[in-house]
Amino acid sequence: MSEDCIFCRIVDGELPARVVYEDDDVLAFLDANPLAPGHTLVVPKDHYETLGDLPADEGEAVFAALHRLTPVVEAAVGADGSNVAFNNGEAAGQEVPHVHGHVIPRFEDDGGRPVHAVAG
Ligand code: IU
Repeated sequence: MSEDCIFCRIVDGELPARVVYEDDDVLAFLDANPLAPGHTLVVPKDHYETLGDLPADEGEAVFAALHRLTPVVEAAVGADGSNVAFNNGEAAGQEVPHVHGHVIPRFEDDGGRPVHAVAG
């Protein structure tokens, strides 16, 4: 837990979030500023800034959650696909320094642009 980390505070229940999945290692919740309906963030419960900081077993837990959740999120919003992405490091646009994967639902009629174009 990092006291000044927004995502640690969500994991701890100090800040509200619309949680869609939880297990021993991982929490998933809806993004507060979604790029598409159902935009979901998957975070390790422990605080690590980037993917490189994340121990392999916790990386496996994050990937397992992404693997499990992505088709569920797509089905929930009637998406035709999704972008699953990590902004890794400030230079790559990571704004919250607690590693997190994005599941961004995509639709046949949304223009088909790749995620970096969608995120602007
Ligand atoms: P990034 O990969 O660090 O750029 O993404 C951070 C995401 O966290 C971004 O999509 C925000 O909308 C989202 N977010 C949130 O869901 N709740 C918050 O309190 C904050 C950011 I701060």
